[in-house]
Amino acid sequence: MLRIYTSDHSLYCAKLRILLRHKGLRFEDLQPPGGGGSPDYLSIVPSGHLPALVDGDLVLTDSEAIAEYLDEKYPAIPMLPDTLTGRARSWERSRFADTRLEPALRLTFPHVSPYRRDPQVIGDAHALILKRLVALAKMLNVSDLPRDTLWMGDPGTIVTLDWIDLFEGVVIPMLDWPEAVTIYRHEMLQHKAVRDELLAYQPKMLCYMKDKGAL
Ligand SMILES: N[C@@H](CCC(=O)N[C@@H](CS)C(=O)NCC(=O)O)C(=O)O
Repeated sequence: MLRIYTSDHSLYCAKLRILLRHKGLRFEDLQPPGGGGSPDYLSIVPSGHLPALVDGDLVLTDSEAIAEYLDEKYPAIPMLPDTLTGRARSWERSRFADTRLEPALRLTFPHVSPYRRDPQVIGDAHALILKRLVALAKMLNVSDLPRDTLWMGDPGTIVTLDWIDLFEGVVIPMLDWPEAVTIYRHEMLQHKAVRDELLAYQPKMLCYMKDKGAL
């Protein structure tokens, strides 16, 4: 059976679980023994990164590399379109979530606790998150990827949007969500794997917020 190493509140780990659930793959979800940087974990996953996949002799990190590996190894439920431009659109969505949307959200992480919050950083992050949401809306409007199929570019985008939603009005000021993004989120919820993972993951998100004193 596939083994994955994850941490409870990690966005990229939830992203990976959506893909595994959608593909109907059985997996064992483990916490890194002794914690993320522990010698025990490093002896299994030398980079210490999360999430990690262990498939026989293969130890792989980076949610996107894992997604591409699993999609090629288990093609029964493909998560990349069969056209070049379709695949390009899915890659574009993945990379956007990974290199632009999530890093804008990540700026706020050291400031989630109200006792450690720098209004300047929060203001800048809020502006950048809004800019990314507007860009995402434009990309969604020109993309012809059908929404009744879950593509590889979707899981990371969905989970990041869920965190932004949770932070709104709590860590960052309210956002003017572009309609295209709201519709996209709604349509993604028609996928069982998305619903099931968010149902399991959202309590962990709330736990993180409570631990930080943000809720
Ligand atoms: N782009 C990476 C980001 C994953 C990430 O940020 N992982 C964090 C945990 S949520 C991590 O590995 N932190 C420990 C480290 O960087 O050494 C991915 O898609 O896997």
